[in-house]
Amino acid sequence: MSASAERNQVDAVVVGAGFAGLYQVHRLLKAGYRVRAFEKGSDVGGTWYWNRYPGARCDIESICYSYSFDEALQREWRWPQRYAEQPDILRYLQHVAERFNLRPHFAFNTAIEAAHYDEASQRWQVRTATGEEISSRFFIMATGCLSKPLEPNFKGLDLFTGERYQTSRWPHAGVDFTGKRVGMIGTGSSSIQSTPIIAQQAAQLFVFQRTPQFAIPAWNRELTDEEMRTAQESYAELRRLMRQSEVGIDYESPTIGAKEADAASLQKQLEFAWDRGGYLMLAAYPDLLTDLESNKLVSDWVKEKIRARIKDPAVAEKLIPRSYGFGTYRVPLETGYYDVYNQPNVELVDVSQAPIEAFTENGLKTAAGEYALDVIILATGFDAGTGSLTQMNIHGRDGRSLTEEWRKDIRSTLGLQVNGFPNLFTIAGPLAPSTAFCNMTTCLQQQVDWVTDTILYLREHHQTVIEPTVARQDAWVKHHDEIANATLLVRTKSWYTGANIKGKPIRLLSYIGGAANYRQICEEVKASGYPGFALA
Ligand code: NA7
Repeated sequence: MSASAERNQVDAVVVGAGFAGLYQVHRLLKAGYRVRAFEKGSDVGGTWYWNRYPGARCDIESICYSYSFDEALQREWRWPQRYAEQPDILRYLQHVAERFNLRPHFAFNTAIEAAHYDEASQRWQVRTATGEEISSRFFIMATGCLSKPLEPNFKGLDLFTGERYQTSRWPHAGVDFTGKRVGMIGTGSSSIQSTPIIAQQAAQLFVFQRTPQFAIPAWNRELTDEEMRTAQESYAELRRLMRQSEVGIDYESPTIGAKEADAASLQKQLEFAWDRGGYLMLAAYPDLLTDLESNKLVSDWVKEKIRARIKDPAVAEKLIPRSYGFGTYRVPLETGYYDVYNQPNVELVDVSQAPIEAFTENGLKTAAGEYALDVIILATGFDAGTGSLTQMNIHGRDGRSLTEEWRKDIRSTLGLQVNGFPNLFTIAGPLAPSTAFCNMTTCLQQQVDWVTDTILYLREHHQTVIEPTVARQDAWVKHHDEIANATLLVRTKSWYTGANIKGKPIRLLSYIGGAANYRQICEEVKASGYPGFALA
């Protein structure tokens, strides 16, 4: 066999060079497998490679947002801030790639164009956009759950003669907004993080808001040497607690629900949670996401916090969410977000009743008026959970198309495998714990470990193929739905359920039965020899 033919006959193809892809390649190489990995971007980083907009920052505390698989790595790395900003996380992932010599195994600037499962050889035939054909036993997707940007189909998009940017595809050289009239479309996390910084530079900033958000303060700050040293020394215990937790970070919640608390203790507990900042506010009460009355108490309390930040009461009322409860739509962490609406150069444009109708040569037009702009920023979100996979043209047994199947109904087994697609693994795939319901670094590592251990199990048992049965998949979907439907999350229209994409089947995309519980289920499957999975 020629060297290039040998290079294209591998044990595993891994797609993506973010947190999951890097660790997946590392684990497979250590186990002696031949691996080829592909990444669309020009370097490692995944989410943190693409999302370079001003103010991009992780909403999980940096001490908890890192790999735990290597003791020396976690003891040596120093995070500068409580919540790491994008350049720091990117630097961390670059460091990991160098430290474990992972880059040589990746082809960068290389998208996967198509892949199909060949039943005769029991191998995946993978084609890249650069024209390579690779034959692989296993096909592992580490493509992220918020990777495919949603670019709304605005009329006249290309008529606009000014600058146009998308937060999730931000230019590496940055953008100078000085003296410019800027239009920001969207008020999700990306907009909420970048708006305060852009507002400092721009001559005028118009924020086009369709749905207001319950953003809560991050209380970001520098980490002291002492704090960092303490974390480094106690990582073993911290990681243990994280793994045992509901969402992959350690926290404590009261045992009673919000509606059972008297007014004074409710006030005290919410102030306490508010001051802790960040996601811990979601842990203020255990029934926050399951009980309407409790959710309303907390939502009303947060609304008052928002009102108190805005000088103009009419603007404040526009910023108050009314159509859903606190926590049922991704809660963004903010630093100076609400304050921008007190600045004379910032205007909030409510497009809920008067939607954006079209882009024009000089800006954009809503049903209520026209806005002259030099720059338009699309902070319009993603095709979450499935988008990165359905764009890839994946065909399994009998030519079954993943895109077609998920267009009808989004089903998976543990979020990690799909019936009809043997040896395909989807890390953080739909119906696994993923973004917004789990600290990604905790959950991704666990899923990569499960995938790797599964591949090792096959080797030890002289098997080459694994595929979940229809019955096992149906059981997982049923279990997932029962838990999801008992929460208030499914009542809110958001990307959590795919409601931001026209025609996408509605189902909560992330498993919310708890990260620890999910880990245990995965461990049991492995320990009991993969019941409900066909091994061949
Ligand atoms: P999000 O949270 O999905 O936010 C997208 C925003 O864009 C949201 O406010 C949308 O309003 C808005 N949007 C989308 N299409 C339109 C149109 N046509 N007109 C007006 N407004 C529109 O994405 P982000 O990038 O901010 O954050 C995604 C996650 O990345 C984040 O939560 C973190 O986990 C990391 P809508 O709410 O649909 O009315």
